[in-house]
Order: sequence, then C-alpha cells, then structure tokens
Amino acid sequence: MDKKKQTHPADEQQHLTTNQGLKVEHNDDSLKAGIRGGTLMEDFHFREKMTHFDHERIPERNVHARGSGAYGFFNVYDDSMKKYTKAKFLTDPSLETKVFVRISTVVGFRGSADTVRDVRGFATKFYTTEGNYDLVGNNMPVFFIQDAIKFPDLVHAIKPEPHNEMPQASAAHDNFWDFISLMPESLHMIMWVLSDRALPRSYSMMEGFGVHTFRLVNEEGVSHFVKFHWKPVNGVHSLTWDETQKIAGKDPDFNRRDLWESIEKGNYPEFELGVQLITEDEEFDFDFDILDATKIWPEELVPVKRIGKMTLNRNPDNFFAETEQVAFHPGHVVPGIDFSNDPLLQGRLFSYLDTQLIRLGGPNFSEIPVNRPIAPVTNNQRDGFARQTINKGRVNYSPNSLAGGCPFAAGADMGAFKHYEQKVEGHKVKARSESFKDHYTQAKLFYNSMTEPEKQHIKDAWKFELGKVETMHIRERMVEHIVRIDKEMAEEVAIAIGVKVPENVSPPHKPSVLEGKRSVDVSPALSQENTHTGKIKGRKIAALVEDGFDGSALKELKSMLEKEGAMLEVISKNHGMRSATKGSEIKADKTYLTTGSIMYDAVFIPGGKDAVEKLKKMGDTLHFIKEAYKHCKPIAAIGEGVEVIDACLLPELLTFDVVSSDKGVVTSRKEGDGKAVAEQFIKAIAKHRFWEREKLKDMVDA
Ligand code: HDD
Repeated sequence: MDKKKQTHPADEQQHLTTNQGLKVEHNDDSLKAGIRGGTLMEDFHFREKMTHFDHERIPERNVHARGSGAYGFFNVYDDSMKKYTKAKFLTDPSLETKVFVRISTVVGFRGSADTVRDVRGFATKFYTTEGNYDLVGNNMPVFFIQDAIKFPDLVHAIKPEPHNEMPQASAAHDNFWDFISLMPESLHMIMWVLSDRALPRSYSMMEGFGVHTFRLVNEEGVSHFVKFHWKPVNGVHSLTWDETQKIAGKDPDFNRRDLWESIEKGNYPEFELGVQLITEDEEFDFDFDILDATKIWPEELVPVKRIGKMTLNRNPDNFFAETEQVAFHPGHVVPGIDFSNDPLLQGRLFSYLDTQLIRLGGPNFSEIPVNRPIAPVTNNQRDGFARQTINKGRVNYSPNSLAGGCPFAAGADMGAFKHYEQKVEGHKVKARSESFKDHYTQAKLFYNSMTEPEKQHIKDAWKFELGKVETMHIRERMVEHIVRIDKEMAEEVAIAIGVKVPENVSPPHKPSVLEGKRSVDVSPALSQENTHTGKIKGRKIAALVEDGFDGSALKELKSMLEKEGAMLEVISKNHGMRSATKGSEIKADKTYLTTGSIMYDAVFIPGGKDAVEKLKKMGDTLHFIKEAYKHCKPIAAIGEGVEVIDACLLPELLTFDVVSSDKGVVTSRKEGDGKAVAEQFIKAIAKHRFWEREKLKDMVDA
C-alpha cells in the first residue's frame, strides 16, 4: 500500500498553514525589524490572516437576521397527492427528500435575544431530485400587509428607529404603532403577534405556514389553490411574557440552544406537512379574497390534509457556512407547484433573489454547499464573484451548434418547469381590489376563537406595546381600531394606557362583494390550547437536589421522563456530586447561579430528610418553586420533598396526599407513591400550564 495514504488526514491538518497551503512556523508575533522594531510589509502571513479577518462579516439579513438552522428529511405518506400535483417529492412515498430548515426572528439584529415578541420565520429548503423547492413561511398564517410595495415601509417602521437605533428587537415603539394605526389591513396579523404564538417555547412547538395561496398543478395541467401548513408533532406551546423577558437576560440563545440540544439528544423535532386545497371554481366562494395574505382559510371551512412528515435530525457543522449563507427564495419552485396572483407573493418573487446578491456578494450563491441543489445544474451562466464551477468547453451560449445544441430546453413532459397558463385580462392600475378591504372580520375571528387565558394575554400585550408609545394620538388611534375588534378588550386596554375609548366609532367596513359568502364565527383550530397532543417530548424538567436526597425516587422519574423524550436536569447549590440516601449519587447539571426556573417546564423535589432540611432554608430554592408556580407550571414532590413546597406558602395551595394532576401540583408524602406521582406529573407536564393560577400571580413574591 502507498505509504502516504496510511497517514490519517487529521494528522496532516494539524499543521497551521496559510491559505496557499504553506506551513506556518510562528503564529504569535508578526515579522519585525528587530525585537522592538516596526512590523514589516514582507510578513505575508500576517497580512493574509488580518485581511481575511477584516472581511469576515457579511451584511446580515435585513429582516430575519437572527436564525437557527438544522438538516433533516421529508417523506410524503402516500401517492394521494398525485390528483393535485406532479411534484415528485409530494407524490412518491419511496423518496426521502433532504431538507435544511432555518427558523428566525424577524426584527432583531443577528445578535439579539431569541425570546422576544415577534413572528418566527420558518423557511424550508427541500433538495428534491427536480431542483430545490423553498417553502419560505412564518409561524403565523397571515401577514401585516397586502401588497409587497408596503414591505420597506413596514420594515422601516418596526426596526429600531433611525435616529437613535432603539428599541432592539421590539415593536413596542412609536414608529411601528404610528404605521399600524394608519394600516388597518395589518390588524389580523397584529392579533397573532400579540398572542402567545409570538413567544414559542421551542422551535419544535410552533406551527408553520406558507401564508400565501399557491397553486398545485397535476400531470394533466389541472390547478388547485393550496395553502401549506407545518403541524408540530409536539403541539404548539409558548412561554409566558414574564418568562421571555427574564430568559432574554439569562440565556439569549434559549430557542437556539433548545433546538441544538434536542437534536444532539435524539429528540428530533418533527412536523407534519399539511395542505388546504380548493378548486379553481371555489375561488370566490368565501367571505375573504383568497389572494389576500392577511386572511386565513379557516380549517373548519377547508380542512388541512396531512400529507407527510419532516424530521430534523442533524445540526449544521458550521453556523456561518450553513445557517448564515443559506439563501431562500419563494421563487425556487419545482414542477407541480406554482404561484397565485397574491400581490405580496408577487413582490417577494423579486425581493429574495435581489437581496442575496448583496448579502452573498454576487450571483454565484447557489454554488455555496448549503444552497447547492442535488439536481444537476447545466446552463450557460458563467463567471461572477467567487465562481466555483469549472465549466468546460468553448460554448457558453444558446442556440449553438458547436456543442450539439446543449444544454437544450426540455419539454414539460421531460420534467421541465412550465408556468401555469393562467388567463389574465385587465387595465394596468395601481389600485387594490374591493375584496381586499375587509380588515376586521378575521381579527375578530381570531380573538373570538381564543380561550379566556389566551384573550387575557392579548390584552396584556396591547397594554405593554401601546404603553411604550409616547405619542398620545397614536395610542388613541389604536384604541379606535381595537373597538372594532372587541369593545371589552378596547375598554380594558384604554384604561391601562390612559386614554378614553372614543364614542361613536364607525363600524368596520365590509365590502359588499364578500357579503353572504362562506364564513365561520369561531375557529377552534386557532387556539393553541387545541393543538396539544398529550406528549411531553422536548420538555425540560428541573429536579432540586442537595446531599442526602432520595435517589431511588429521582431515578424512577428520570427514566420515565426520558422514555417519553423529555429531559431531567439536576439543580443544586453547587456543582459536583450529590450524595443519596437511597439509590446512587448524582451529578448536579446546573446551579441556581447558572440557571433558573424560567428555563424549565416543570419542577420536581425528591424526598430525603437531610436534603429537604437544606432546601427548605434556601431562598434560591423557594424562589425557584414560587416562580414556577407563578408561571403556572407543574410542580411535583414526594416524601419529605412536599415540605419544601409547603415552605413556599403558595397562595390557594394546600398539599394533600392526593396524587392527582388536576391542579398541576402533584404531591404525596408516602414514599411508596413514587410511580403514581411520576405518572400524574407526566400528565400535568403534557398539559403544560395551569392558567387558573394566573389570577394569583400578584400574591406570589417571585
Ligand atoms: Fe420575507 C427573509 C418569510 C414577506 C423580503 N422572509 C425572509 C425569511 C423568511 C421570510 C422566513 C428568512 C429566510 C431565511 O431564513 O434566510 N417574508 C416571509 C413571509 C412573508 C414575507 C412568510 C409574507 C408572507 N419578505 C416578505 C415581503 C418581502 C420580503 C413582502 C419583500 C417584498 N424576506 C424578504 C427579504 C429577506 C426575507 C428582504 C431578508 C433575507 C432574505 O430575504 O434572504 O428579501
């Protein structure tokens, strides 16, 4: 065997080299004229290293600058979608399509905190055998504006104000609400942004939406209108507003870390792909225009058909190379998927390619590994900054005879993309259809579909957002809009922000073209409380442990939680091993200094006399439990551990030996009840929040 091949490649790579492959002898001092002399121009290694560093940053995305990525795969369940589309990855169940997903916040800069109130981008690149397909969606099914020409205004208004660059990653400022108060089309989206959907507990616990109406086109050329959905297998779960603000300080990478860790642990996030389909004949059947991106198709009118599943199972190797350089574009489509005339979508079809040119420095970004299709690329495009492909031969034009006409355009029957031949007719106008002018019906529908706690969270969010607005007439204009959504909501918000509810607010305009069409007054699918699956996969549970704890109870719970895909972390005053009375000792994962109750979904306190005596006297422990209680989270304790809960003097809570998950506090002083407590605790964790405790929150000093 060739001797050179026997050395491990890693051994070769251990040597530091220049970008030309030259081994470097010294990396800690630049080349100088004498030991205390000036640096010499001749030091090519210094200059190369410094120049590269000076050019390391690229422009961050104008919106969606902060994001996290993951690889995975998608499988369609069966071939039933053949009726609607010829896209192979949506019709051939034997295909496993590789994907890259990037989930992002919209407003904050690249280094901003994860847990801000914001829309989350949910962009998926499918590397299909027919070319890349990008589904560039959000975790909310509607958008702020109806026409893309308003996008620069929207983004200018929501981003930090230009004179002082404040506030970071927040809509709570005058410019944004000034703009919104003059753009009633945004009100439906605003209701989503003020709801718990804007505070996802985990990227694996949010829905995704393609937002626009797209088309699916089958082999026969028949088109259906479609809306795309991602349904999280873990259900939709959110943080509370108080948690999000505290987490932003304690761990600004909270959602990114959660995604990374769940993939490393094998708790792969999973989403089912859903489609809502209507025929072309049904286009005008509904009390909204299907081309209007500020409207949903209520699931009760048009059911979501679940057609496949995506699993995210691999973290990127390098954040910059993959997550930062990935380039999405709603115009990256494959045969069988096409566009509608939605004016927001039409504008996006221009903007995404345009933005990549500045962000990624030229037209060759599709050659960056994360963007490269698995389908072969053969065309006459050449040159440009950072060209990677070494095209061979002399021919770079078409038609040609010197290369036998290659590459030649294929027919649709050979797998080529052919634009759907839609008949269009009309005057060239800068105007908006009358059918786009209903701005309140679906804002109301959303609000009316919420549970009481969800409604309260929206009211509280209004109070915060508008309370930060300094200009009184902007607050007043917003309250006028809120009246048209819900009078009682407007009254509560108005009191909190110190304005009067105006008398005689004109009723919302309902275009006559939409009267008498198919509609619903309530859509249960809009409440995230109805998405819960009874599963606890991806949740994180804290166990509060000191020396002398009951090791057997903790071990039993830990193994039951892990079986369900949840994670238990041990929190203690200090790092190191904690001794157990029964069972084996355990390592503390975190201390009260390095974590907090806000980072967990539930808390467990095992028994053990010595441990409990210490825990009862520790302010940090009591604060941890009280804060979890205030955030309506499940708490469980067994044996002497119950005394620690008692020591918290929680309002309206008496701990009994009744092992029940009903109130989210599961306790038993009988040591033999360990399994029963664990079972009920898991049920409570599945429920996630016990909102009835919210009314007590002012009584909990945490
Ligand atoms: Fe956009 C990024 C989603 C409207 C222009 N958008 C971007 C990303 C997502 C969305 C998920 C981040 C992609 C990534 O992770 O790299 N955008 C949406 C949705 C919209 C929407 C769901 C409405 C339905 N966007 C929209 C409009 C325009 C843009 C109307 C302009 C006409 N969006 C952009 C952009 C970005 C972008 C400026 C910034 C970085 C990028 O594209 O690659 O071109």
